Amino acid sequence: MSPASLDKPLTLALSKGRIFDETMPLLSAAGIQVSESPETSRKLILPTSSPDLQIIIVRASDVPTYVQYGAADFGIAGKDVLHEHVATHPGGLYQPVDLNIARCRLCVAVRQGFDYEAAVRQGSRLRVATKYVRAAREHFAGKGVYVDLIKLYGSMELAPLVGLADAIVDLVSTGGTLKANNLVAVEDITEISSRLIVNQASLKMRSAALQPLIDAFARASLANK
Ligand code: PRT
Ligand code: MG
Repeated sequence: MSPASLDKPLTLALSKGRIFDETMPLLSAAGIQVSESPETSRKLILPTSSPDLQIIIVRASDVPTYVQYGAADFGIAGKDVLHEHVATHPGGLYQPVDLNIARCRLCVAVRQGFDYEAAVRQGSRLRVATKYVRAAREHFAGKGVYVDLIKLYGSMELAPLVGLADAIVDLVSTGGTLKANNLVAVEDITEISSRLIVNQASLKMRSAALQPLIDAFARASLANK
């Protein structure tokens, strides 16, 4: 788990979309601009206005992996992703700051008209489709509800509509996607936001460069509270 080489710029791992977009104001607050957008550029390594910092663009669920192995010194990942990742890959990651960006809720949702409460009361064994298998298992175990979990990688909203599952565990922000698919949220599991994650070896060996950025992100993120 070595940090990225000392003579290279610091490497920040981000996913494109909401995390990239909501990180830009935090970088600005640290005096750093990024001139290219991952939506239009095909580059996976983006330079910044600071010669000491570059950004790599990876899948949201891969951010902890790049940081843990030291291929990136630090990164930003949702608590949803982190909770699943650390279960199978413990250690090596320091999580100093909740940045309060990319906020949403992790929910249980069902088809409109499906009587979830009754199914739970009757002790029916529910089929639940989700990308968040650990969070779902913990949630239903805590309620004493038996579930068969079906792992999906996306478009969870489809599963109850085509009979793959009775319920889904998925992220909800505006609620628009549930509504458009005739689904309703029946339980909130937890609030989600994104955290700064740092490679532990980088934090030790590159702290002179890293710590000021961590501090600037922490200060700027207070505005998101
Ligand atoms: O999209 P991809 O498969 O590449 O990966 P990803 O979905 O993990 O990445 P991305 O960029 O979509 O999400 C990155 C992080 O943003 C997640 O890990 C969450 O921590 C956070 N986040 C915040 C969200 C949402 N809000 C969100 N609404 N991630 C996903 N969604 C999806 C949700 O899964 C559902 O399909 O948006 C849809 C619901 O949105 P509403 O607004 O219609 O309710
Ligand atoms: Mg997505």
